[in-house]
Amino acid sequence: MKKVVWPKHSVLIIAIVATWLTTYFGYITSFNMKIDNMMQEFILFLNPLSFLLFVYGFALFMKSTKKRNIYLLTISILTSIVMFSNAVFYRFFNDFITLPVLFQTSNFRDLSSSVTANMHLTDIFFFTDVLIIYFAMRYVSEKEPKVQRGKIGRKLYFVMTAAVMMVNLGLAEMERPQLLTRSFDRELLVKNIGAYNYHVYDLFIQSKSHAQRALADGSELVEVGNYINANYTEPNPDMYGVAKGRNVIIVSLESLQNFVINNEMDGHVITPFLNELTHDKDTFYFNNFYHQTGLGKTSDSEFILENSLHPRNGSAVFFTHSGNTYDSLSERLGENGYFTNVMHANNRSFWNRDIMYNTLGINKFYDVESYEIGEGQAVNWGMKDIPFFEQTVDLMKEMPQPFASRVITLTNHHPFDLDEEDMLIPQYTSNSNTLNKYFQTVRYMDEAVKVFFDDLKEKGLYDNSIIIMYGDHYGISENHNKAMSMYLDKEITPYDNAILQKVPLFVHIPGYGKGKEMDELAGQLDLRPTILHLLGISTKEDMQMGADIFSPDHEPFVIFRDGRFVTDKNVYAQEVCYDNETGEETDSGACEPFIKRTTTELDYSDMIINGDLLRFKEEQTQHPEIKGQQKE
Ligand code: GP9
Ligand code: MN
Repeated sequence: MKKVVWPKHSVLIIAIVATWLTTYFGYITSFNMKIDNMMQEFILFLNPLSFLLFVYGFALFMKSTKKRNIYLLTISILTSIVMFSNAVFYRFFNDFITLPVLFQTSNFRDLSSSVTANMHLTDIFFFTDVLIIYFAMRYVSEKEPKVQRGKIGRKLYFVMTAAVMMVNLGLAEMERPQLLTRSFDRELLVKNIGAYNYHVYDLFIQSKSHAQRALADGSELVEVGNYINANYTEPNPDMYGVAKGRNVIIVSLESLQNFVINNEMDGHVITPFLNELTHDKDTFYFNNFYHQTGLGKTSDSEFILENSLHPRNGSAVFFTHSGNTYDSLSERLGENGYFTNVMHANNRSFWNRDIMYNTLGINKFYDVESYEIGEGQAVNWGMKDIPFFEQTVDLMKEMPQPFASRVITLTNHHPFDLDEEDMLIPQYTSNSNTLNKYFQTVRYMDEAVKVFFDDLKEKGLYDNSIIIMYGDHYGISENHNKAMSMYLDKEITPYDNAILQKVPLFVHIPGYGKGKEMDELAGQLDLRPTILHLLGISTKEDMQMGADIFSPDHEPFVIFRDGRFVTDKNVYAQEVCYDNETGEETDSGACEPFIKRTTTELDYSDMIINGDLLRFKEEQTQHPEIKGQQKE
């Protein structure tokens, strides 16, 4: 075949376009990514481009055609391998590759046995670009340009690359605010920034935490351990072991804040069922309980509950430190004979749950695949809470007992959309559509919890269980202060914003009879020790920062991830000390000692996580008579 004469850099352009299109077709043929609108489709199409322009662009620095050709082919082979491996991996795990998975030996075993089984002949398609580039090199001859504009041309080229990247990130930010800081889900990352950029990002995150881990040593654990021991409080003998041997059901109530409890909206009761529980004799309702989450939202609340440690600042610890050693609630329950599991009808990689649950020693994750979502049973982010709870009870019925299930609801999630038939009360009227709809979805969730209780009773699981329910984090952010101020009929100050971080906590013990409303000031970090003590499992040896809420010595002091805190006397927010009773500014001296303790505790918690310090504890306590022992 005769060589055709094409303009200079034609081969480079062909290479970029060929790999770009191969990647895009790979996306749509081999991965099951949910695309909701034209904009998402466009972002998906655009997203491989910035990375490809960048890496292929280095060819512009190569003087010899031979070297350049080798470089172009190498890049196309590597990108094809990346896409091909992800496709094979996806068939098995329904997820994109992340580095920690490759390093987890148990995964590796699963992987190697299934790699061959999951390779398809059609996967050759992923190498189409290599072939096209090879032919381009053979049959296209490029014109020498009349004017040498090497340097300027290259500069322009990389400016254009950066511009494409900016457009891509800008559109992604519009579709998914805080995508990178919250890093929700690998699927969302790939959809928005592309598979290649995602891998670079993953590499960056994983190597950062690897480096911090490498620098840590066991001596730090001693320092943190001293702090933790000094804060340990003995359990309340009246409560210790009251639910021993029962199934444990922990319900995460999506975005539920405490201000709706025992409250009305335009004359409509918002949470009739939960209100009943607040004065039920089998229930302890905590009305002064705070969430302590950061950007990792639901996943942070799970992290706190499991570990009684603070989450990380500025990123989701489920993503950044899923390879650590933890002393989780689930692991402890597992050691005590419980079948531990999480039930949540979302895709398994959301919040990196599939990986993190493994790390936390959770026996099984009932994800969206375990549920059947019938016609009309999904709204907003996924399965509706009522059918979700119904199927959850059916699944529980099949579990070995005693089980410990964490059940995560979803309907009451921003943007709080509902189908007409599920709207049990009207909307609120204010300038915030979010707050207006919030009351309705909360009302729906309340109904769902009622259905859940009824079903547990009907299926005979109720009497032998303990049910703990908590709000995972706020639903109405400070952006809606104006509407909130209208609803609460008062001006919202930083003090009020802190108080609004209260979420309800219910500890429901069927047949107990001595429950009551509690105003002890407490937070999510207290859940782990409280639950374990109710089950008669000691936490004396554990590296946890919370304390048993029922303990007579429980200290009324709650630290927020962002450095705010609440004590029984004060609230500290935006560097101002407020009186907790009146909400008025007060002398900063009252807050001073707690400011110090807040910084110390948050630092220690970060030290544990960043240095992966609990691995040293594991090493020290290899003796079974010390580790995981039940103390009666
Ligand atoms: C997703 C659900 C919601 O699976 O838990 O997460 P959130 O956005 O609330 O953190
Ligand atoms: Mn949530």
